[in-house]
Amino acid sequence: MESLDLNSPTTLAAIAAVAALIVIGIIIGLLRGRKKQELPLEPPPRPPEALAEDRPKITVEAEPEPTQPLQLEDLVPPPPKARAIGEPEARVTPPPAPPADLGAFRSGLKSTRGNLISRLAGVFRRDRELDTSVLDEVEEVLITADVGVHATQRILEALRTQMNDGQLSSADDAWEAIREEARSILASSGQGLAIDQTPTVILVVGVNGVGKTTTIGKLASRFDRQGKTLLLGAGDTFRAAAVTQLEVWGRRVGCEVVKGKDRADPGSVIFDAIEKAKGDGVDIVIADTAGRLHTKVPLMDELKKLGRTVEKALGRPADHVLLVLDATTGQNAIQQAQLFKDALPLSGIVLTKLDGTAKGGVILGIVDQHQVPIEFIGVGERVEDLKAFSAEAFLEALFESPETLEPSEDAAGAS
Ligand SMILES: Nc1nc2c(ncn2[C@@H]2O[C@H](COP(=O)(O)OP(=O)(O)O)[C@@H](O)[C@H]2O)c(=O)[nH]1
Ligand SMILES: [Mg+2]
Repeated sequence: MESLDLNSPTTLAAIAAVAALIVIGIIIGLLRGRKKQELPLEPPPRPPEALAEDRPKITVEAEPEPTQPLQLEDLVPPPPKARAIGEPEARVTPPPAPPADLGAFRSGLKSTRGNLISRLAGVFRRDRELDTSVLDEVEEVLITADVGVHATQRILEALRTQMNDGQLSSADDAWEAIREEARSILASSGQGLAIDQTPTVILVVGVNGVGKTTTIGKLASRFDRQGKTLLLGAGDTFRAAAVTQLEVWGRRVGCEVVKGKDRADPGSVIFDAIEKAKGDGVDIVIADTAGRLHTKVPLMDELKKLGRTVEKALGRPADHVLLVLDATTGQNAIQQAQLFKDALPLSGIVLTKLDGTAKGGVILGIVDQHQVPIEFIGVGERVEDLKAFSAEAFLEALFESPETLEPSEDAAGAS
């Protein structure tokens, strides 16, 4: 094998070429190293704890939270005002059902609102300071709106107590106090008539023209719609027209009317009616009675006697004695109630002709003074115009209509 000659030009050239290659290699290596330092370094491997610590941050960056669908309004229902028109309201609980027949109460109490509530709104003007002079004006409005002395004093007492306790600082407080007192006066009204005996006997009393016979017709129709069988007793034997009127209602409802001969004793007619109802298994007997002027003492004697006759026929007193009062007579209705109450144990009152009278406040007076509940109201002459009394509907119709809470021009002028 030939030995390497270090002095030969070929060998020297080869060595120089290798050295050049090495130098170029080193330079390229250095350049690469610098570039690598400028690039972000890969994160060094971490212990598992460290990774767990940082995870939420990394998750947020990697998966930004969805913006729209999961915002606050998904958790909290929007306030009603924020709703677009026509958009259904999101509610957690269903709204309370409006009291039955609110519309009928509203239209029946329209004039009373004008007379009572608008005038009160005149007293509670927004800028008015509530002092004792307010109480005098409230008293005048209540008395002249036929609320009656007794109920008026009761409402004033509630206002005075709250005023002295410093709880009456705004008109809203005063409205609330009056409404609360009215609610408490009416608490026992509108419970309805229990029909749990066969027959259940309802005696209808009241002076002439208040609406007894009409109310009996409307009541019969109401019970008929509830599937009850009925029998009417024509106890107003003093007027032939009254018997005919009841017969017309009997035909309309499709129930029998028991009547006596002309000028028959009312007691005997009602006795016969109860006997017949017992024999026929009829559910309800409604008995009409005479209503000559209450100032004639004999009528009250006659009613007492009638009460005893019912008891003899039935074996117990009449199940219900309904006194019919005409709302348009105002204070007079309160006095009538006293006379009838002295003659018979009244179980309930029907207040007719609330439509078209501004004296609806008399309801409070009657109930408060006599402690007899209102069970029905008449708001017109049609059969459907007899409404079961509801204290809630009455209060809402009377107090809650916004236009009535602003003083009317009349009211402002009157106060
Ligand atoms: N506007 C109105 N009229 C009524 C109401 N109830 C009864 N009436 C009318 O009052 C009048 C006397 O009624 P009536 O039943 O004969 O009275 P009664 O003498 O007590 O039997 C009739 O013209 C009835 O139509 C009512 O709620 N509203
Ligand atoms: Mg009559």
